[in-house]
Amino acid sequence: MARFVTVAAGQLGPIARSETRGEVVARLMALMRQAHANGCDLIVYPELALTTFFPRWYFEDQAEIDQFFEREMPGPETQALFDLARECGIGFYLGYAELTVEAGIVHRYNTSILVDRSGAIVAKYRKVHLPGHTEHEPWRKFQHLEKRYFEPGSGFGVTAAFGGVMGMAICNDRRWSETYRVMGLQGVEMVMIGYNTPVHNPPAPEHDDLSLFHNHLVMQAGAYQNATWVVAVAKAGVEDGHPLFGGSLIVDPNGEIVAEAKTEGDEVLVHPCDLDATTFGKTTIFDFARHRRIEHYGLI
Ligand code: CDT
Repeated sequence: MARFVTVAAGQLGPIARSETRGEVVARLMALMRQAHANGCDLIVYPELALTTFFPRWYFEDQAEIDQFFEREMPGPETQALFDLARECGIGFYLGYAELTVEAGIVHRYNTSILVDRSGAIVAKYRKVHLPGHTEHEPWRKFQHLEKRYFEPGSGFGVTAAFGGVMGMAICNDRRWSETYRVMGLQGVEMVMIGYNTPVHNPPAPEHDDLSLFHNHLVMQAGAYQNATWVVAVAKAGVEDGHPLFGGSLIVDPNGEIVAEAKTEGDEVLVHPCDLDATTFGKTTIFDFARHRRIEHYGLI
């Protein structure tokens, strides 16, 4: 019997700094209802999907930074999303800023979770490749302080869920071939990726026009070279005066784009993904056990 996961890419338009968690959760729930009405098993939301993309600002006051973080998941404002998921029997991937205390030490991560149709968290991923810089760089029109506000996560696992092998990554991770290959080696069949990508990169303004090309390039290559579906979802549009590009997409295991966002606002893309479409690549040209030559990969 074919294994289909009908997936929704739940793209978000901008979230203003003044928007409350409650208002954002209401938008996420509207996208989830739309996905459910279209027969989806799963909806993928962006990175840091509960607030504005706060690493664009330099804050000195830790209490101000911590307002963007969640101390519990689900928490009082996000519980409604979990309840709706259970009611609809639909799973979700959600990105958020996580604050956790372990052995008396506070940790802050850029995190995503995978929630199953019963509303239970079945996997958590903490972003590995944190882009940007650590110190305030006033010459920039805006900052990218992920390296200051988060610590790196711990690796790329996969999870048996939705009848397949599911993997998660977050934003900048999508540019690194290692992200897909580490999950590919564990048989991943669907990689979910949320992102927030500024249209402008202050150190390389000449790359602005290549942004969407790079977005396609890395995810189409990652999908094809690892024979996996890739579902990538933006927070897009002009957020507090700062443009983020859209271009959410679903890529099949041949590397072809099967759905792509048309707007920079709240938008749902839907595609029925046949997980068995990954088998051909995994058993032929990208049969890793037969064809990889790890004796020549020592440097990595
Ligand atoms: N959120 C995130 O990881 N954004 C980065 C911007 C890179 S420019 C510092 C990205 O790779 O899309």
